[in-house]
Order: sequence, then C-alpha cells, then structure tokens
Amino acid sequence: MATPAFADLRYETADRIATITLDRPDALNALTVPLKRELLTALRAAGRDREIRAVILTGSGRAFCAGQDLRERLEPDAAPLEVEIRERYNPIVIAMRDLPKPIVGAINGVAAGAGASLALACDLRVAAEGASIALAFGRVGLVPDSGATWLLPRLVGPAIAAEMALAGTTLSAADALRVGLGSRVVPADELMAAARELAARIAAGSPTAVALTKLALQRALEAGWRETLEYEADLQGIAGRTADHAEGIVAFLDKRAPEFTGD
Ligand code: T3D
Repeated sequence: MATPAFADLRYETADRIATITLDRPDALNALTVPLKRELLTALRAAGRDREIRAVILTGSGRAFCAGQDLRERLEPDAAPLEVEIRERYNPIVIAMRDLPKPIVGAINGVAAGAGASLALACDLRVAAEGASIALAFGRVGLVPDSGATWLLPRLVGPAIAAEMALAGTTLSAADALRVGLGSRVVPADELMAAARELAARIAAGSPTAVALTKLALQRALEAGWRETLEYEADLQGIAGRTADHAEGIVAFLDKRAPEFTGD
C-alpha cells in the first residue's frame, strides 16, 4: 500500500507492524496543527492497510510528546480551544480507540498534556526507564482533555487520577508501572525492541479476534457484568465463524503454530 508523505512524523511498516514516530524532537514532539493532521492520517493509513495488524506510537529524541505546541497557541489565527479540541484532538483519540488494531505506546520520554492523553489512549504502554507522564494542563491554566479525564481514572483509579489532574503530580516510569498505567519498564536502549516484541505477539494473533478483543476490553470499561457477558457471547459468535478459528483448532491438533489470515 502507498504510504502517505509526512513531514513531522515518520511512518514505517515492517513485519505487519506500523510504527508512528512523532518527529519534532527540538520541541519535544509538541503537537502543531500539521502534526495533528499527519497523526490522524497515519492512524487511518494503518487502519486501512490489511497487512498491518498492530501499531507502535512513539516519539523521536528525548520526549514522547509535550502536548499542544504552546508557541502555536500565540499565533493570531489559532483556533479557539474548544474548536481545536473538537476538530483536531478528539478525532485523534477517537481514531486511536476505534482502530481495530492495538496500539502499543512506546513511551520513550516525557508525555505531558495532550501527549499524556495520547499515551493513555494507547492499548498498552511500555516505558523507558527515564520516561514520565504528567497531565501538565493545570500549569498552563487548562483542563485535562483528549479523553484524559475519562481514561486516567479507569486506568489508575480516582485517587491517583485526582492527584495528577489537580496537584500536577508527575509519575516516573516506575510509578506508572506501580499504579498500573504501563505494563513494562525497560532500559531506554531496549524500548523499541520491547515494543516490537509485544506488537509482534499481537500481530501473530487472528486479526478479527484481536480487533474484537480490543472492542470488548473497551466496552467492559463502561458496561455492567451481565451486559459484558452478553457482549462477549456476541463477539465470540463472530470470532467462532472465522476461518482463523478453524485454523487455530487444526493448528493446535497438528501441534504447529497457527497461520492466521484475517479470514
Ligand atoms: O489547542 C490547545 O491548546 C488545547 C489543547 C491543550 C492540550 C495540551 O497539551 S495543554 C499542555 C501543553 N503542554 C505543556 O504545558 C508542557 C510544556 N512543556 C513542559 O512543561 C516541559 O517542556 C516538559 C516538562 C515537557 C519537559 O521539560 P524539560 O525541562 O525537559 O524541557 P524544556 O527545556 O522545557 O523543553 C525543551 C524545548 O522544547 C524547549 O525549547 P527551546 O527552549 O529549547 O527552544 C521548549 O520550549 C520546547 N517545548 C517543550 N514543550 C513544549 C515546547 N515547545 C512548544 N510547546 C510545548 N508544549
């Protein structure tokens, strides 16, 4: 599939994994209008490409993403904040959560403001030892956005979320692991290998089952017990009718690794 041209991010595909690298290192990968536009385009490209089964989101240089580019906010034609949120930020985090392919956040350094929101919107997070996560919105007189007030309490519980949102507490990678915000912390030079290893394991799964599992995990954050049981049954009905499920059984009985095609 033809890859769109990007200026402020890198989009690379290999081994059924798309890696999106925010690439404005001098500004700690702060989000400008063009970068937000490119990020949405990259997510959509990964979604359309049948070869791609998992996505890695990371940043170049020493930061994951420092959130909104604050210099851009001073430009006379900057959109009102509510417009910027509705028209540029929300579509990105919605696209991330709706993408039927899991996103592994490779948190290479600081994730602040909307950069933290991007990290939260990933399905899994693996962090480098020196990484940190801070909502940082309060410091510039703003309210956490891009889904942070919804995702953070569900991931870490209301007490830690309140401390981060109201008192501006920054979590180190080790703290983030301790409170359940990430699943692994690794030395910085092992981060991308760790993210690729996780993404490769996801990519080896049945694409339909993986997509439905992502959906089920998200839905369960909002639904009750009985509703979840019903939903699981519905999704299992869909997964059970795939050729991949039949292949999984045959492969098990043949004592070999399954070859899932997405059919
Ligand atoms: O549209 C809307 O505005 C609404 C949406 C809002 C969503 C948001 O994201 S609001 C929150 C915006 N983000 C922040 O407030 C974080 C600002 N950055 C920082 O607090 C710090 O930079 C960090 C804690 C992330 C890292 O600190 P440190 O000491 O490691 O680095 P630094 O020296 O502060 O930054 C290095 C460079 O990156 C520096 O540029 P310079 O002086 O070398 O030319 C700095 O200005 C630049 N930079 C860092 N963050 C931003 C940024 N430039 C523009 N925008 C940034 N957000």
